[in-house]
Amino acid sequence: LAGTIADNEAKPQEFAAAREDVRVPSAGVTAKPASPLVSASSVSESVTSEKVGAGAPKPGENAVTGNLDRVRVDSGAQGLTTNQGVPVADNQNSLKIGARGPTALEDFILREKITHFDHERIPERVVHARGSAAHGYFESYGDFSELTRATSFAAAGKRTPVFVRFSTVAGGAGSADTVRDVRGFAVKFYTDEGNWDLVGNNIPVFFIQDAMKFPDLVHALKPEPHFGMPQASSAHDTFWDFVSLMPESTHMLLWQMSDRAIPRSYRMMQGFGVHTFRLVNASGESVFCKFHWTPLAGTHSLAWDEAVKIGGADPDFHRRDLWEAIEAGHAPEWELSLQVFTEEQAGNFDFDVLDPTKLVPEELVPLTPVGRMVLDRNPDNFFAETEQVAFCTAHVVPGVDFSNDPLLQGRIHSYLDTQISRLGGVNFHELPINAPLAPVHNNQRDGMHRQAIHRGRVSYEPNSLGGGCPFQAGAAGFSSFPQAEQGDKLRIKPEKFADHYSQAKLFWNSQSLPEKMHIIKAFRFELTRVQTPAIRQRVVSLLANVDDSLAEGVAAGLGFDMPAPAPVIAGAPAPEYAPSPALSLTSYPGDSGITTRKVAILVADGVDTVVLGKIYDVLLEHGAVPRVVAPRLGAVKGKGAVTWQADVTIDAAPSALYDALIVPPGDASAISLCEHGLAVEFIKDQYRHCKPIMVLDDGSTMLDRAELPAVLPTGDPDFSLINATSGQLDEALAQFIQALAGPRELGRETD
Ligand code: HDE
Repeated sequence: LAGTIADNEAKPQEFAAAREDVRVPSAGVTAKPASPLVSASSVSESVTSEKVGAGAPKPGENAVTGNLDRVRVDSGAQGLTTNQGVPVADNQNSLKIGARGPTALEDFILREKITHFDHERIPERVVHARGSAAHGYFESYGDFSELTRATSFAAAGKRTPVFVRFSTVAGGAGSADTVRDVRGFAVKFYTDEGNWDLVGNNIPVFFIQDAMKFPDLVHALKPEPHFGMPQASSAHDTFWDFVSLMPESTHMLLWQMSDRAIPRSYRMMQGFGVHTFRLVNASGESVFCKFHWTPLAGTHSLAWDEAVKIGGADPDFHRRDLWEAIEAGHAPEWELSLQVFTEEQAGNFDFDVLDPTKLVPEELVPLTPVGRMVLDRNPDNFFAETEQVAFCTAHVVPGVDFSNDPLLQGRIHSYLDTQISRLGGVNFHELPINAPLAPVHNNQRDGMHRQAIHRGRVSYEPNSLGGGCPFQAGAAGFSSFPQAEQGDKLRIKPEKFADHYSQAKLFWNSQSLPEKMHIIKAFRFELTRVQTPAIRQRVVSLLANVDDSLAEGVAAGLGFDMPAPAPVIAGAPAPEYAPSPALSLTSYPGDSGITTRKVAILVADGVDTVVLGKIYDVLLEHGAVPRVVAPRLGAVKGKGAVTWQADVTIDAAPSALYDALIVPPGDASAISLCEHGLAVEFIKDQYRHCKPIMVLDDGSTMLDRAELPAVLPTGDPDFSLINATSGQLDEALAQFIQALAGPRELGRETD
């Protein structure tokens, strides 16, 4: 009986044909141009991609593609097999003794399948568990061999393949993308001379000065151990308890409470190597160096309320954003710049360049652009690539070396160590995503999951039986910069490490007024979640050493008077810095216009489909992603017999998921939207989150219904709120596009 009931008898072609049927538009629906981005919501739309499902990968996009080709599996038109390659006749029924009898122990097919499934998960990263990644390349602007012998910088136009993983720090692998957190920015360069991992963050400083403190920091940050809460959030007692007792974290806390910690997109944030590194040229000369990534799309952030709402509406917001932009051909790009300085120069700075809680102001050492990085290919498989990629700060190449930063020194150990437990052994470098393009030859042997089949009898050095091979590279190989070191063995830190506040002041003084207000609000939010009053007070006493208005603003929101400033170490240096514009997010508007920006066009039956069509076309022409949002899916009736297909419903893709809103003309459409509670919330949220809104003709009744003011609270005009007639469509759209390309209208904020 079991043999006669086949659960899946249709042929693959029949399934494909059935799916095609679903895509045939219903009669009377006007054709509409294909959207450049394929999905606005996780709920109702599907992603189509050449690489999803059957179909060959795009050929030869970069060198890594070729390298990974040998392990790519494409099961299109293939039969099902076991892991031993044995064809499987029936994948639906286990082997039973009679139709209603027990399952036979000999069912090796069932056992293999279930056993493999039982072991599918590997330990998630202890920090940075949640991440998204992409392939691409780094292209050097020129020959920088005077600075470094790293081959990636050897010639103008030279391309080095890269794999980049962005991440949050605190949350688990399944946590929401838009939480307030530092973002990881880890770049693996597959260089000619081996892999170089630049494992950075989107914030240029760190919480602590010494690796010794890292496990404590992370234990304090992670969910509290007794009840496993909160997920992916620093807004709880143990985190603030720890940092309130760790004055060196003050500078970083200001960054973390700033809008940097709620980026609009991974594509719209800076990256930093954080530590001071060394560059070494072919003559053995060395300079210090800091690494900066600057996004071409500019730096843009979310509003806090928006970030919270996105967390519920689409927890994969950043992952989806990166994926869709790349699939649509809008490859994100960053410029890599170096801050280069000598050891002598560093000695004259008021701060210690080995202290990772300090940055090097650009006024002191300007940036030198050296190349660009383009991410133009999504991974084929999340687990095989994004999850199994192993970044290690110890992965440096000839031309790049470490400084004595005590945090960096600890990291050199930690990453290698963590991969061994995460990826199950010492051969993780053989996983395809981790394997260098440069050939690997050494006498390391065996270990779990060894892939290479080493031939010959020699696995030691020196040897004569193998002709002395593999031989040492000598001067051509990596040799550590021979820095002279001397000193007593002590648990101690340099004197300049004692200044915890000067650069926190520098950061604060470099922020715009709205940025300052956001920082105060973030501190208030986090500390309101803290239950222990003494911890709140201690944090504010640290802030009192930074700026009175900051500390008073936070204290007022928490309902207590200003506490005395925290004690400052006697004799600690306290340099004064002029504000540095580079530290404000307002300094990086970007030049991508409105490319990839998502625009909701809110409609209901009765919408003017002619105007809607024009708006849609203009947005597409500018590279934006228009989405027609309606109370229900299916055909929206326009005037006359014309209809337009809704992309998504208001409840499936709420306002926070869009960068801007347009309400087109249409008497009946406006009336029914005004009667729809979610539609009114939609426009209110667009306004509250300071995003551009354009209403045309009757669409303007939405403004009245939502009680939105026509001007800013100051009485100044609100150029991001465009209320026009359809006769003024061209001018209105031009103003809308300008507003969308620019910063948000933060003048609307009333808090
Ligand atoms: Fe990490 N960090 N970290 N970190 N870190 C890890 O390595 C660690 C630090 C950063 O996408 C872990 O593979 C120590 C600074 C990124 O796979 C672990 C210290 C910066 C990523 C680890 C630091 C970072 C990690 C966890 C202090 C910015 C994600 C899983 C001494 C410059 C990489 C893993 C990816 C991941 C240890 C501090 C950035 C445990 C001990 C400072 C972007 O090895």
